[in-house]
Amino acid sequence: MAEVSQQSAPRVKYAVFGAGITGYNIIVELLKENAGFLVIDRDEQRVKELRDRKIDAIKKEFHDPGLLLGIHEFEIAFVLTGDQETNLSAVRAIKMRYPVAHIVARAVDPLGITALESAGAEFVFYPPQLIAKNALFQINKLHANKISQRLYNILAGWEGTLGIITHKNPDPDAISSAMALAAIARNANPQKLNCRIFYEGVIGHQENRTMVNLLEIRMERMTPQVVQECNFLALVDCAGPGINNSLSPRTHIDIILDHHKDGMHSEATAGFVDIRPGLGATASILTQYLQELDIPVDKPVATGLLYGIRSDTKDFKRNVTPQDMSYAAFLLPLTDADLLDKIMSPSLSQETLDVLGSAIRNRKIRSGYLFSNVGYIRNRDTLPQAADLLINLEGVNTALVYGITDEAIIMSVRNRDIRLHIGNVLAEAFGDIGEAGGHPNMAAAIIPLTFFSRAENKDQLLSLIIDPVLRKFTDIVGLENEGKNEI
Ligand SMILES: [Mn+2]
Repeated sequence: MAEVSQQSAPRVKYAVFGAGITGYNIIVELLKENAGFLVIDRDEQRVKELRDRKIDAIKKEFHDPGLLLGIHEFEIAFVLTGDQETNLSAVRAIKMRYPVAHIVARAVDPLGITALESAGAEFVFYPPQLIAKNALFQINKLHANKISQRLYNILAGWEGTLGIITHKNPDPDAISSAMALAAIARNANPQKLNCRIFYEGVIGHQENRTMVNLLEIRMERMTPQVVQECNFLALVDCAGPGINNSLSPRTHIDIILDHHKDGMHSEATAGFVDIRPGLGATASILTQYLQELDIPVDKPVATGLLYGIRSDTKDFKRNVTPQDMSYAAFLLPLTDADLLDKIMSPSLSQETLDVLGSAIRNRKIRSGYLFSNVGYIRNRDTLPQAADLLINLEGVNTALVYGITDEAIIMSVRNRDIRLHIGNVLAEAFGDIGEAGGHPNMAAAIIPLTFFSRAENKDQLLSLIIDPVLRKFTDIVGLENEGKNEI
């Protein structure tokens, strides 16, 4: 028997000081975790009851200087009696004997919180406060679930076209929120509801354009006419018609999702309004909907939303809340890290800079059409960047930048003339001799050199063959041929 007592209690991870009502609930949780723990209480009867249930428990007086004698070092201590002074002296005794152990202590009144913290407890909780916080958390969660469901049901009942309107000069938060709302609508109503995303102003920064291009987001320029074509309208990242958008304030809006501080003062009414000025991004609201509705989030949407949260909170440094962080954490494993990297740091290589330089230098403009020959290029990705840049030039509605690689003539076109579907124009002009097509506002063409002699000097070859090639384009768009040699 002497041998057994020398072995004393086995090493445990947790020690629970005080097995009253709070301690008992901790014990129930620890049992679920299957972790080793020891209970210390001054009530002999309670210790006996615990032991009867095969729980390691010993009787000790908490004010006794020998409180920790015979108790192995533990990693975490819970100090939970209903008496402030008892808890305080236990915390001090534990810190003295086992300074590395972490202590969770119960404050019996609000004043006790600081006293226990100063004594060395790492985490002090005051039960009434904990209950209040938890109740609020739970009710917010329940509310989020109910409103997500309500939005879903509204979308599921619609028939026709939903126009999703981002604010003026949309940023990643607005763009990704629009994408996510479209994804929810698609999930709720794949058959009868069609979504279109609109913007006005310009998609400004290189990062934003890169985002739209890389995530293949279809965005259309907003005009009174396209708004008319929609049966339903949603506003994302702005609080009402006429607020950071050029809609008439009387426009009927069906959905408003926003997080701006002044959004709360918006008088706008809509069938569904969710404005949360406390949150760092509208993308956070949309992430919560996706989460609550258990809708699978595809990579482009997840990548867009994460970028939206990051850029609206200046990389978690501005107006950020724990919710924003937790939504970002939820999105992270669903995103495409490489893509996010590319969006956030669109690199400007030496070659890109050279191509941009040539594109600017060699530009020719005729009736709103810009043509620019950048000559021989190694990396065809530089052309869209040049076209992106040149479409911003005053008086230019369509920018066509072209160059030549070892295998093909490459063209990249940007268009903001809404009467022109540039993807269709390119397909019509070059579809028979290469790959060509795209969207109303951006398109590309690749014409293999197999159609032409394989000359050594590619720059020379390009100037020899480009005129007849471009004529196919100018004929379709109705540009006069008089200035053909200027191209
Ligand atoms: Mn925003």
